[in-house]
Amino acid sequence: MQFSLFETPENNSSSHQLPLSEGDVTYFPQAIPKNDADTFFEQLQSELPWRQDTIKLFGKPVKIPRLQSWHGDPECTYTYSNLTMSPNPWTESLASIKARCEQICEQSCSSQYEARFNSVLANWYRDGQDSMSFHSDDEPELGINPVIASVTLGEARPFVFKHKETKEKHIQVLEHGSVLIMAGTTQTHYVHGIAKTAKPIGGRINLTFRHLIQKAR
Ligand SMILES: O=C(O)CCC(=O)C(=O)O
Repeated sequence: MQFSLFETPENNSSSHQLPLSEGDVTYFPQAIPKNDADTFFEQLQSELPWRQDTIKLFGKPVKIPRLQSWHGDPECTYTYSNLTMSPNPWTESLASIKARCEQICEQSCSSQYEARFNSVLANWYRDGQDSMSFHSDDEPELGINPVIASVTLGEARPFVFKHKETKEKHIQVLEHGSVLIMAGTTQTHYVHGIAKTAKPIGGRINLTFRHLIQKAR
């Protein structure tokens, strides 16, 4: 299927920088046209090999409250919370969305930032009971001051940033078709997460595109 991503006019007029004193985060609400976002949402839901992983929390195995799928270039093995994931291959939809994120970064981000991604973590929040606890994307293989592009498809959910020292919070609702770019010292100074909600809501797919640095052999 051909997507219209690269034919549609840019509509970044409502993009804005989040007011984080020690972070660099920009929100692009209409980064993916609605029709494409609808199609990607359906396709990714059915085509990715979703799984519910178990991590160790205080020594006990706990199922993470969402499904996920790790994709990337063949060398992109990723470890977080003692969970090591080998990459599934890129699908056509993931590769198209990756290209869109790289295009946004090239056009809108500071030239000091690396705008190429070689991997993506897909998260499938089935309903309001699925969540992601506060964390930073600061694993060593992401390098210092990583650029991470976070795509939302489906139900909008509030994304919370919390400063590690002052505990100051900032909430950005991430909407269908949006891209949030986190860069600079954001991961050093802030944790982020998605809280559970008792509201009856639909599913949401989140894609966080990353650039993993390969260790020298
Ligand atoms: O679902 C989201 O927006 C958050 C995803 C996230 O924080 C992550 O994958 O590290």
